[in-house]
Amino acid sequence: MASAVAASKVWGQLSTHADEFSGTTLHQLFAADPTRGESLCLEAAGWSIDYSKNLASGETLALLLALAEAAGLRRRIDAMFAGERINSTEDRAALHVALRAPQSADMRVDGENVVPAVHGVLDRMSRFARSVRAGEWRGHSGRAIRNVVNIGIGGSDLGPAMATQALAAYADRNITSRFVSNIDATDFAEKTRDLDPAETLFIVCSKTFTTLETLTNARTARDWLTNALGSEAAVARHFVAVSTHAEAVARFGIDPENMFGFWDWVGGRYSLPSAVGLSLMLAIGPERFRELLAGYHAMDEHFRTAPFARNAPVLLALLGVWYGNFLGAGSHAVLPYDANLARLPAYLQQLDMESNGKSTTLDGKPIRDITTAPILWGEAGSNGQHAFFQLLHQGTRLVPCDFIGFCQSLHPLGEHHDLLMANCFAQTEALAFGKSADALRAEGVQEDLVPHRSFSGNRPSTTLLAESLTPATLGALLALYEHRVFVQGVLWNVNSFDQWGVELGKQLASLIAPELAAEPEPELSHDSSTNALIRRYRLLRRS
Ligand code: G6Q
Repeated sequence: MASAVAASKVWGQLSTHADEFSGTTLHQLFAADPTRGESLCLEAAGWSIDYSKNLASGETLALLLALAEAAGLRRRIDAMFAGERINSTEDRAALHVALRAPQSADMRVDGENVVPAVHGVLDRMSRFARSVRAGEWRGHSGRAIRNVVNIGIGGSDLGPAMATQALAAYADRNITSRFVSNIDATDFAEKTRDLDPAETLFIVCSKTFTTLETLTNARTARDWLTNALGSEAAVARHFVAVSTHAEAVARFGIDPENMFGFWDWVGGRYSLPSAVGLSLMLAIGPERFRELLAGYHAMDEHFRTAPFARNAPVLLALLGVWYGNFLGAGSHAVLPYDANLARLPAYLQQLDMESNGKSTTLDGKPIRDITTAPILWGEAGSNGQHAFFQLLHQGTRLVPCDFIGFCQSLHPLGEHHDLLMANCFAQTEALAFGKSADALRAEGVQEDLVPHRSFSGNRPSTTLLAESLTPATLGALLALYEHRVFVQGVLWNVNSFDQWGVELGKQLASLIAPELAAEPEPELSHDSSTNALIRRYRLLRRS
């Protein structure tokens, strides 16, 4: 059994309801309630969230809300905000909400209010960002910094990389921002090939400061810099660190004075609003960064205080559970209609799939009878329309979609924005209501083409709309997804804050690495496939 909630009466009722619901169409739901488009829409932290085009009736929503109650969601939300050690397998709190709390707040871990320390680091980051942006912080040879390269991976890369692109319109365009993450040397080489070392600042961003990819890239960066500037002393003006591990930072050769800290209660994929966002702050400036935090906080407050029936993260999480556990959906698409949100799906992929891609309950039992996190994927609109949307409209799979858009463009050029948003709205309409064979015949479509050209409709989507893409609306959007993930983790009874599933591959890589180059060939004791791959690589590799 997966969890108490999966064994609950309401879970059974939802299963029965899913069978009864199976013939219901969005056409019928909208016809039965002419105000559905307005009533199933809510406002939260600058976002208007239309969930009316979901395959859910009043009864569905009532049962899902009862499921949230049965899972003890309120108590779990309170436990998160109270700094309890809800990350039980790592014996830690998951108090990322404290990173965006106002200075006056009091949020405790082990009895200590962490908000003053959070603001202390934010103030240090702000002073540093101001001095770099003003050209006061100089490189080793006296030149101002014009390039900022964040070296990190996973949670120490995806957030700042995604947000720096998302908020490019707010950035100081005299600063070039780059993100090096992959251990493939191509990443470092391509991202630095046009940069002048004398004007380049590296942020080595690693919570643990032990991550193979990041430390390898950081050493390569140090060599690149010191070779060009001719002095080891240059490191002091060109390297800063973001970490929780001061000794490891010092061992690497970065003065802990130039380190920006955070805490073990901040998970990597929840760390953008911590010092991990330093590269973003350097790009957009401290004031804009604080607007981002205010947006996060507004959504945190909505999540903490709104009744579940009007609570955006709760409702979206429940709908996701409905699709995944009762209607058989295996994936979830996120489709931002903003070119600068191109990295949002990748960011959310980590957030969702690393948090809830689990098959063990909090109390260590295997989950065999229900599914947990879906495969999250997506692409910026309208590009996706000319690629995979075919499957969304006429494929055999149920893929719930989130459409994300803005009423105002940051680049108002001619008709572009109206056309972009017309496409966004049209997609949700086409998915929901389709086009019948009769309508095609009435248009005179040739009979043999009618089956090919008809659209079943009944394909669910949620539309998230904000006035414009600002630091605040971005922060609120990210917090919305964070809390959606948390709620689903509660319903599936998994720990959304650990990631043991990434460990085994790392351990095996550390065993294989010396076997690739050792001479003579060491005895290989893997399976026959892995042994053969290693031998083939050894044969063809260039030393
Ligand atoms: C995120 C994960 C993971 C982590 C990276 C980088 O939640 O824990 O993606 O962020 O492995 O770790 P470091 O920041 O310790 O280098």
